Amino acid sequence: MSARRSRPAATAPAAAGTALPAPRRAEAAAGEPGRGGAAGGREHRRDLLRRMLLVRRFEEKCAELYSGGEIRGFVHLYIGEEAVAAGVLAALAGEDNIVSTYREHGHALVRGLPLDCVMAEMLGKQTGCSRGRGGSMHLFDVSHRFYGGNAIVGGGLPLAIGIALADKMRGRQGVTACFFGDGAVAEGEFHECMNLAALWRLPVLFCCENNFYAMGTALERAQAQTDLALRAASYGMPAWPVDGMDVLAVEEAARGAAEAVRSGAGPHFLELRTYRFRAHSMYDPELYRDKAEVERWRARDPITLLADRLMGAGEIADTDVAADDQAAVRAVEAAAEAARAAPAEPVSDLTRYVYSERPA
Ligand SMILES: Cc1ncc(C[n+]2csc(CCOP(=O)(O)OP(=O)(O)O)c2C)c(N)n1
Ligand SMILES: [Mg+2]
Repeated sequence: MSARRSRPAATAPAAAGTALPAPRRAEAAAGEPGRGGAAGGREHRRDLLRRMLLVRRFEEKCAELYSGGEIRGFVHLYIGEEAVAAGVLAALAGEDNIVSTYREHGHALVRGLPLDCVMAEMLGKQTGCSRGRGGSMHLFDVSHRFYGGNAIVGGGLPLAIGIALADKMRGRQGVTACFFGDGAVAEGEFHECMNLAALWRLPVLFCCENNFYAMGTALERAQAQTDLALRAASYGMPAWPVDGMDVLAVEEAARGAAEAVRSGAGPHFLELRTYRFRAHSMYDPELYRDKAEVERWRARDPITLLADRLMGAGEIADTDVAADDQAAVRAVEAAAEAARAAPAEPVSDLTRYVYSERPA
């Protein structure tokens, strides 16, 4: 993974004799993330493990149901990236807003959307969180302040800053966390959103899930500056790269950044360096990366990393990990059964929810 680093334009020395103001330096990108400290003790850390296991088993079940034709459409699995959702969302509160991408099952589950509703949505059932009308890419639940699921690369960014602007204008407390991929950083709206968020000091926590690929295109083949935190810092906002395979590091960085955003310090940016272990969507031939690279990242599986760490510290035993894993498998199986048994929306309701409905 070559990380090409070039000098950011903002730090280039001003030409002699010009009276330009001191350049905004991108120093934040080179520093350490704000130290928010990991919350809680051993029970909290075990809970992080449980959440990641739930996401992993959910995703594996989705792959199975997709292969069997029970889930249709597009499905983008989050396997390998679980530490990002678990770590960031552990640092947020119920009053905070979440905006996500089409690779959002993990965000939804960790945020606390009921497992049954998420699974039913995958199968297009009426009991799904979007009444089966959205499917994998459009999980949505206002009661959890979970504003989607978005199939458009970078499409969540303007939504997030719109929500944050509304909060700010209304004097409402709350951080808006916006997840997006490295591919979104190449979109024009990314830069428009960085600019407005910084200019208006909006309460946004930008969470860039840098898994180093946008479909089959490696980051360095598509983007001139591959240090994504540095690019955000050029807008004058604090930004840091974070080891996205280490859930404790993610939580600590997210906690520090979210606290700063909450206290009115304006937007902050985390570049969470992670990796998807599976294909971009359900299947692709993966000709764009070699197996050795995948194996190197698999050796840092976020679930194994945390489990080993907790076992090494004597906080849990291998039987605890096995028990938590089994519990996750059972919960996912039960949700799949419930989703199978659930009804689809009746055809008579086909045109509902297209326009807003007048209350009766
Ligand atoms: C505006 C737009 N352009 C192109 C696509 C097609 N597309 C779907 S996913 C994807 C790759 C995005 O990669 P990234 O943002 O890194 O997210 P990842 O899939 O790696 O999580 C592309 C180009 C799209 N959905 N929306
Ligand atoms: Mg990507």
